[in-house]
Amino acid sequence: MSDTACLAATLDHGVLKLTLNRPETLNAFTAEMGRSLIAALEVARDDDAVRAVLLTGAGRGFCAGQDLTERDPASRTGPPDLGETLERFYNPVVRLIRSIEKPVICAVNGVAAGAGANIALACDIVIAANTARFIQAFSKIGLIPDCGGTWTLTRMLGEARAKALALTAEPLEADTAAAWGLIWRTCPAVDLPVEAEALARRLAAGPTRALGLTKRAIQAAGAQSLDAQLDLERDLQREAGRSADHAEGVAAFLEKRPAQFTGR
Ligand code: T3D
Repeated sequence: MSDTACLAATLDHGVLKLTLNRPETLNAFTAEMGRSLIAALEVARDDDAVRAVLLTGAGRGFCAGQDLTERDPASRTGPPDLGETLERFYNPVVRLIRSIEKPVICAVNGVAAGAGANIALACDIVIAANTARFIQAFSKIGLIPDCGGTWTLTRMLGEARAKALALTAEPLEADTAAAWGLIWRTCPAVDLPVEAEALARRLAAGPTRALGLTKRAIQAAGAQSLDAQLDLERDLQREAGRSADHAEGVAAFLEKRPAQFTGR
């Protein structure tokens, strides 16, 4: 299941767990890691056996963003085309996270900087260790926030906080991120693996079609009128209503037993 040296992948109870695995660099992103993550997310999108994704990091950090040793000015002749690396690696990762119609959970186990922060924030549910920090580190190296950061931060926090975080590159403690509504919640670092896994398994055992359609509807909401959203809800509810999991959910309620969803 797409297991590589820099990205560990396991499938268990319908949860595809992806662990960024370069702990000696706080899981800084290399081109190889980007390729591996894209391949794993494509599996998550296409394989019916995957009903939820759990993204996390190995060691004390979640992800320190782009591996800067790959950008060493001493090892190149001219300026790099960073637009090209965004197009090849970072943008596909964010597009996949947002378009996979299954829950994507991020367990932020430690510092999340640069692209690492914004990939985490692109996920559907973010649960973080209370020791974690989110850092828009880009301005410290003369770059702008990417991986959708300018979009995500502005939508979720408003311009005042988005600009302050991006322009100053000051760390945002995970508890403050939760209080501001940037992530779902925090928990003690020691509890994070168990809590995140339990959440991912619960969602993987859920009505996958309905969860995927819910994700699509919520993501569409910010870009359209209430009228258009009501039309979208009508269309998506029509689709959800035809699913085997809807029939199972109603039958289980009437029979006073737990529902056994199959994701169909
Ligand atoms: O280039 C493009 O394609 C455009 C896209 C860019 C996207 C981006 O992500 S740009 C932002 C890149 N990331 C950064 O600028 C963050 C750099 N790292 C840091 O500022 C700090 O490491 C942290 C604040 C994240 C954590 O600080 P701390 O004190 O907890 O740990 P540390 O000691 O700085 O790091 C531990 C090790 O990881 C250290 O190695 P060493 O000295 O033990 O051998 C450090 O060099 C290494 N490391 C941390 N971040 C990176 C890294 N190595 C390579 N690249 C990194 N980004």
